[in-house]
Amino acid sequence: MNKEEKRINLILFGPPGSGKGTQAKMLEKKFDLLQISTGDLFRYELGNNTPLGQKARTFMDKGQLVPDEVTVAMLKNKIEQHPHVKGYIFDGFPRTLPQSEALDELLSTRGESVDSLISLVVDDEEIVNRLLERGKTSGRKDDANEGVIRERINVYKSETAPVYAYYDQKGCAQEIAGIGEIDEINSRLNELISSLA
Ligand code: B4P
Repeated sequence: MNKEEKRINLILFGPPGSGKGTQAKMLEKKFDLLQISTGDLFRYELGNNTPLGQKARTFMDKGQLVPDEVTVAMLKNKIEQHPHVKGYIFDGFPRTLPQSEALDELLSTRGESVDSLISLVVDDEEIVNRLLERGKTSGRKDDANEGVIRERINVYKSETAPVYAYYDQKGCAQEIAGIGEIDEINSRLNELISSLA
């Protein structure tokens, strides 16, 4: 990386099924950033049946959050494997206040911080429909059952939503509408992120 180039650290935020993963993959290419999805990292461990995967499964299948210490250690490890990228898109992380504090601490050791948290706003019924639809083909247990999906939404509201206020106080949280065509939402994000670069 050119030392003069501005690094960007983004959090893509929002309820389950709001389009974080979908959009993060598109933004990763456009802005040459590294997407780090804690959900994907857990699913990789699950697929390989590692001890970490076995532990994560018990929480994920019920729609609950994997404990902070496990999640933070996994994220730290991933960042340390990729120190020289232009920046990160954190997708599905942080999901609790302790995770937010841990992320800020990790970035501050590198003289960096979160530049922007962008929250995709989508209503509950749209989320349930999207995830049930994905569950028909994804093989994800947490998408196959409406009760589990609603539990994930409840967990988002009680444990994850405060993360927005945490970054809002730092002056770097913004909301955008997450309903509509995927490309249309992507254009909104591109415009916003271009203004940060
Ligand atoms: P995640 O993998 O993060 O799952 P998710 O919230 O469902 O988001 P995802 O990115 O997959 O879906 P997207 O909105 O893009 O987490 C899964 C589980 O892992 C958690 O419940 C938890 O147990 C654990 N976990 C992960 N991170 C953790 C952490 N930090 N701490 C503790 N536990 C953690 O897309 C959803 C669907 O909508 C797709 O099918 C997509 O095609 C569709 N879609 C997207 N945009 C659309 C649009 N505009 N219109 C219509 N459909 C759209």
